[in-house]
Amino acid sequence: MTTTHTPRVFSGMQPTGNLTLGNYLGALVNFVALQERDEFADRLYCVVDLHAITVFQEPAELSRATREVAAAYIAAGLDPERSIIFNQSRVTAHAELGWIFTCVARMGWLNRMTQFKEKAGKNKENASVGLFSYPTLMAADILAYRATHVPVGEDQKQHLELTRDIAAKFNNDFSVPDFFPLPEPLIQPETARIMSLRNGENKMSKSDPSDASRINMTDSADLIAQKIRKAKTDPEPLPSEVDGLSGRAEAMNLVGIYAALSGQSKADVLAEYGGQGFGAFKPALADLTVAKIAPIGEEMRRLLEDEGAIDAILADGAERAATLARPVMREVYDTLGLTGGGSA
Ligand code: AQP
Repeated sequence: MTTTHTPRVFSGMQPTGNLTLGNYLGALVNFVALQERDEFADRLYCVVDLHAITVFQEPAELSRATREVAAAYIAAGLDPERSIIFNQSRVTAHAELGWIFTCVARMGWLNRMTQFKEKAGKNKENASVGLFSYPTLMAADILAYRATHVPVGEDQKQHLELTRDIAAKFNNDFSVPDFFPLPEPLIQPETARIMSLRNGENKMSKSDPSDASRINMTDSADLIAQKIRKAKTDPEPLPSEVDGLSGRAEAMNLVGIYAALSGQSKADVLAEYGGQGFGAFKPALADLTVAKIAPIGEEMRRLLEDEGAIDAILADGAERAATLARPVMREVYDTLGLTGGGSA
């Protein structure tokens, strides 16, 4: 079926700690690039604070981290006029539609979600119900705006497939074909999965207990350089061809980071550094990372000095977001027969 929905972008990041180079290269760079694409009527970039509380967050730290993600969005190049920047809990449609989708999604679908298994670990019985049903809230985030395109890293692909399943089931159950679009992921293959600096098999993550495993967007130039110097590698020199990186997860990751930050392909990077050891490559990577990331961190710190200004951006974004969600929610309540339902 051809969709009639207005092309609209939605994505989000959790305020669960310091944003990392993985969040930046995997998602944020793409958010900024999409700002230049006129085919999209709206771009909504959310700080998903309701997702963050699926694991315990110290309240003052949650507020701080929420403003920090907003600051990162702006410092990386999102313009609050052209993009709608807000935090999730300010727009009630997310929680309202999230509940409705909890009743549409099937237990079997959620049982297959690998991120829950990874995050809950061995302690599944003690995980929050919210952590388990997280993808239904994510579906609500996207579909409350009938967003059609979602820029994300690889780890969110499965959740987005579930969003499509929820949309299709809702459309089918209530005989409202094309009520919700089936949103498309926008994944940049080269940067879809930036790996930990301590173990090339693990994703770089905000919540990794080891700070040395990641570059935080607010790390100082010295700390960035130090973390890259200490990044795990192997004793071999870099290969001259991309094929030579297979089976060398850490080398692959560092070459991938260099390529992404310099706007080159991995082949270009290896044409320059192939045959050289990490003793030569790491200082070049450190200089490049410092040059690209440290100024964003500095700008974040500057923005964060004026909390009132960040809060005003979030409030304005929330108002614009709510205006888009309100008519969708009205139709949702009417479709379900929830007479007069909804907060708006
Ligand atoms: N290592 C990564 N490489 C590429 N993309 C990544 N993303 C996260 N890590 C990487 C993408 O960043 C966006 C925001 O992620 P999130 O805040 O929703 O949480 P997450 O995916 O669970 O990322 P983290 O850093 O690992 O957070 P915690 O530690 O809190 O779980 C998403 O588009 C994600 O794909």
